[in-house]
Amino acid sequence: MSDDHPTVDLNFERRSESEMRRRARAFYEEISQRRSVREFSEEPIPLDVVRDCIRTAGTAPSGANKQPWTFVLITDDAVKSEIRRAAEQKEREFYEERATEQWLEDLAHLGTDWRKPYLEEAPALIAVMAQTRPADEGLHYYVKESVGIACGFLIAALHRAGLATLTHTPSPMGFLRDILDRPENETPYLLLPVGYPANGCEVPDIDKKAVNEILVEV
Ligand code: IYR
Repeated sequence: MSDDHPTVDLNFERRSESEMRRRARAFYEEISQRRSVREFSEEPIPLDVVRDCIRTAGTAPSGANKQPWTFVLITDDAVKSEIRRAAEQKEREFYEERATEQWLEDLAHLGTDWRKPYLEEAPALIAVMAQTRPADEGLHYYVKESVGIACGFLIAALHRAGLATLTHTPSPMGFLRDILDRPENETPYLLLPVGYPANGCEVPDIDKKAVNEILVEV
């Protein structure tokens, strides 16, 4: 117990090196199977599982532990349709007007376009909202970093639980705050369709960089 701020004992499991190696490799192997999915089955999913994954996201570190996030779990068909309509309108403007040639070229191998049927087909959408400041008074810090880390936890947790996701960022996505009736201190950060992949779902044939391309040791 420190004199100037309350503390508790750390709960930390010290593992043998062989156990650490096994766990690190097993987690890599599991997480490296995650793929962004754009073809979802309409089959319902256990929502208690999704809620538990949101609980996992809520354990992420954040600036001054302010936890500047709200997760909106959307399963209502009418709301999903409204979101699809609004997203497709923005995305159509993006693909047909705003996107640069270079950007479209960089996206070509993913086969995406303005059509977003998965926003209705996926049984659930999670709209992740970043709280740019608290609802009452005070400040939030490192909001984008904090919410980004929480989203990483969320995507990993959903994958581990056996659910597929897509990190979808319709741009601009201010429409989500209006449709979901969220307060103005919340800015939409990410829209995550969640569900089972459709039968016969295919994904782009892409690779991740090798570790020697992403790791510099000093
Ligand atoms: N938001 C658009 C375009 C898009 C942009 C990037 I960067 C991607 O990695 C994928 C898509 C869309 O969702 O289609």
